[in-house]
Amino acid sequence: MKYYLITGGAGFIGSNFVKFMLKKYQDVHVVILDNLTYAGNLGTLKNELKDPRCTFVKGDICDQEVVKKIFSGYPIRYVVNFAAESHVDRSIENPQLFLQTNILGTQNLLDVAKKNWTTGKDEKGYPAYLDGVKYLQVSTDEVYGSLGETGYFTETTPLDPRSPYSASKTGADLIVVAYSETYKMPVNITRCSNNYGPYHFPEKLIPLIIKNILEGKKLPVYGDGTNVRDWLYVEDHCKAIDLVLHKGRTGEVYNVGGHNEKQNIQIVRLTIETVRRLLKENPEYRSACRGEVNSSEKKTPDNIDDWMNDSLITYVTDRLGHDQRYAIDPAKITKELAWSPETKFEDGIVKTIRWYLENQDWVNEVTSGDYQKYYEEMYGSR
Ligand code: NAD
Ligand code: TDX
Repeated sequence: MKYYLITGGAGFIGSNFVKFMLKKYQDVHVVILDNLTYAGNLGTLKNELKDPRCTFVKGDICDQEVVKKIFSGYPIRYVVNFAAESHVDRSIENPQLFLQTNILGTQNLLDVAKKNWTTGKDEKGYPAYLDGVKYLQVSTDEVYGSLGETGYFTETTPLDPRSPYSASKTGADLIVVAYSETYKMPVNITRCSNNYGPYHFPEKLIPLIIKNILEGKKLPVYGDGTNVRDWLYVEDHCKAIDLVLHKGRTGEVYNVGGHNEKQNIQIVRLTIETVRRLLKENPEYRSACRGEVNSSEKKTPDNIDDWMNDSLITYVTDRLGHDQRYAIDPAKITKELAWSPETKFEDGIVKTIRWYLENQDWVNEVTSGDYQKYYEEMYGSR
């Protein structure tokens, strides 16, 4: 059995990674550490938690005792750190929490892992490590800042974060580099572009838009909608992390993403069109559509051509410091590890929308807490 500590495993990408690993490998045991913030949901892992190869620990990555206890309870050989505050808009409202979780949490994980993996010292005084151990930091393309109309982020693009979120992720990356240089700790950093797919929390663009379309609500597009993101289907990201973890050169950074650039407004239009088509073609999805009833018109699946269209789009006040364009050059991971995105955006978006249409219980569950309050605060005055 190989033991993995997967932090943030109840969130969007972390849960997809847990599912991927348990399915792909028989000889793995995953210990999930997650403190179940608004973004973490145990319902997402209900099948995995029945698997004896999966253990869930509710706890904070900043809590040294919790992390130490995991290392003394299990022979952890790999740490994959997904745990983070991940939403740019929330980071603009409350930067401190982002620095706390994303930077100090990362340092705490590194520290406990280093102590548990050290076997002695080499002749130069550097720590010597158990064979085969690795710490992987799941980072983001946002650490490189914002691009103009042309060009791509490569691993050597200077770090130039512009939001509290991206600054905190950059801080985390730098502390990982420090542990690699100072203590020769075996690490990798992956920097991925925007993910989409199942279990994405509906505060992020694609799942928020799907939810609002089904409810007949306005679709808030920040600024003029021309900002560009490079979208990657979440399973492709999981495959990249698996490759880097097992085959990546120690100490290296790998960019993950590639050539799926879309303007936000294109995404919104395509999503409206696809939801409408799927609802018309599949009567079994009709119950997912709870179009708002207002005084003048009733929005139901029977009359979706009348209301489920671009008239739902509303341009709202732009995000502060909104990065204009992200785009990844994945040449390094493609050349060294033979990774490339397998799911075309046109297929991935249909798969994703189908998943949301079929999993309304999940959406209702994760938005049953403070979601309405968040939505009012974030969008009420825009
Ligand atoms: P998410 O917000 O959906 O999930 C984060 C998870 O971390 C949640 O389960 C939450 O409960 C947990 N968590 C938060 N603070 C914690 C703490 N202090 N201790 C333990 N657990 C804690 O995020 P995501 O979209 O799945 O992103 C996962 C990682 O990937 C993040 O590090 C993010 O920066 C990075 N990333 C995300 C994207 C993307 O498009 N979503 C792209 C590139 C990189
Ligand atoms: O309501 C909205 N309207 C809108 O126009 C929301 C929520 C977003 N947007 C825009 C802002 C961005 O240009 O859509 C784009 C995507 O926004 P998000 O889904 O919030 O993602 P982004 O800010 O690009 O960050 C995401 O990708 C990189 C993740 O949330 C990060 O965790 C990851 O590092």
